[in-house]
Amino acid sequence: MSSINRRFWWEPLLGTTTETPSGTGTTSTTGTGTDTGTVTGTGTETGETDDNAAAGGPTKTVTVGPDGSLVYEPGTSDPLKIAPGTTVEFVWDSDNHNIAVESQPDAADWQGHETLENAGFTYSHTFETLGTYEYFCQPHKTAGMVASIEVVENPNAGGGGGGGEKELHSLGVPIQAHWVGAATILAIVVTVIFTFYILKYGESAHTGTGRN
Ligand SMILES: [Cu+2]
Repeated sequence: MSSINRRFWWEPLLGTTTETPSGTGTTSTTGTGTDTGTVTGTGTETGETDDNAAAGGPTKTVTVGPDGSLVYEPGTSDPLKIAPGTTVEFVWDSDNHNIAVESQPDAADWQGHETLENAGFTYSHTFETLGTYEYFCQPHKTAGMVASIEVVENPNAGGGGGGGEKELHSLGVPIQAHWVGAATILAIVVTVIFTFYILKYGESAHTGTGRN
């Protein structure tokens, strides 16, 4: 008896795969897979929340001399765009850098941080006045260690819509890859489980009977 039952388990799986009503099972399974993906997506929203959550006082981080590179990241390759009231925390990742202000809006009074500091040092400033702030590292200005910050009303939309997404991408590529992959795997697992259930409770008896 038990050996017959085993055939009910496995043979339908191999044999019925193509011919089947499995189609029906797959349809409902897809719905479940989507639900799972959504739930996982919530994890990503949590990540976004870190950036936006502080609606009262958002914070951005600029790495100073990341891995010894003579840049501010972000800020050197592309301007860092922020909303008024955003606090930027500058985090030194290598030694002998400072922040000297090259230019800023007339109404602003950013002092920068001209003392040379080493890895591990942090310095924060809250930017309130709209406009462009240019700054540089005195020892490394000639090496291109310059950057800018643009304070704009709506850094996400004003930047051309893509700005916000780019920031999310640069911050979250590994995370997104993870949850997309995880959602895919979950969907596959759920599909397999559903197929088993359908074959076991829905069809295996009939299929088995047919074979007997
Ligand atoms: Cu420097």
